[in-house]
Amino acid sequence: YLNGESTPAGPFVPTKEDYQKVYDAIAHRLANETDYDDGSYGPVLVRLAWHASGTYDKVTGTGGSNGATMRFAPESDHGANAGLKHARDFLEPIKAQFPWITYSDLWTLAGAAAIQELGGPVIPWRPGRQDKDVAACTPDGRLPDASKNQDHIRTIFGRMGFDDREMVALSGAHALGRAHTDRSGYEGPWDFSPTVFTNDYFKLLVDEKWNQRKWNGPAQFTDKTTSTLMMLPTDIALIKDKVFRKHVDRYAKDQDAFFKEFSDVYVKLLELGVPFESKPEDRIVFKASE
Ligand code: ZEM
Repeated sequence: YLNGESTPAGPFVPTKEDYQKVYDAIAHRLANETDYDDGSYGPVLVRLAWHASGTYDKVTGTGGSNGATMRFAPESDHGANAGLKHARDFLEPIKAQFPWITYSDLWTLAGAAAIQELGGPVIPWRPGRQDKDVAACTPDGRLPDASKNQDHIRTIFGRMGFDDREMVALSGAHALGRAHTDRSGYEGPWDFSPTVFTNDYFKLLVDEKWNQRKWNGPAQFTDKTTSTLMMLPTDIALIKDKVFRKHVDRYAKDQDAFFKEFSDVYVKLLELGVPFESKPEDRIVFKASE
């Protein structure tokens, strides 16, 4: 400042209000961009946040939401991530508007915002993720394979650090969205309101009769009543396994219990592998739109 310049402004330190502005911008874009799938990008944003976080390995501490390495090949090309470019591209204008936010914070914040904006529970969220470079890409095969059974579910989610109850609660996210033949090979929505967060996934698992679909695609199930809905083999595993089934029944009967337990476990998912300096009580509770 020897030459009379003013004091340099130091790095920008965002406040809770700044993060609420990011939330609002995402909510606004969700409300405007309805010409996609069933009318909302919300479900695919939830899937992006999940796949960014679900690579976590508690033993090595690798993967997880801290890094946003799905920006890069090979991770972006992993079969499990097919279609998630739609979600990443949807968030690019938000990143351009708020260049100070990391991709890893943005993707998880968007995953929280999507649940709230689609009528789900409040998802308290906190910043602190740093983007990593291509060298931190996780190996293929860390995310679940829908053709498998309950042992596979326990192996994959156990590696992230979840217990049986949490695995079932997380699976309730399949209330949202659909499968696409050009992404996973599977086809169809899990319920009749794929853009509204409900416990319908559990209700349908319990109340419907699920038959193997007769088609040329991968083995999946369809409902006896309308033949328009879909369950993956891993979804059906939740009613075949006694311990999983107990929680499916509970969530089918009690939407409040599902919302509460989903919120807790989804918060945990979005924080896997993040070395926060903040405390859990510093989480931000975003105000939903309207
Ligand atoms: Zn999913 N998921 N998922 N999931 N998922 C799909 C779609 C969506 C599994 C899976 O293989 C698939 C969790 C758990 C598991 C969402 C959220 C969450 C699809 C269809 C498949 C195949 C992809 C496509 O074709 O577009 C398996 C095997 C799981 C565990 C055993 C968890 C946990 C989630 C969040 C917490 C969401 C929201 C979708 C819908 C995406 C969309 O584009 O509509």
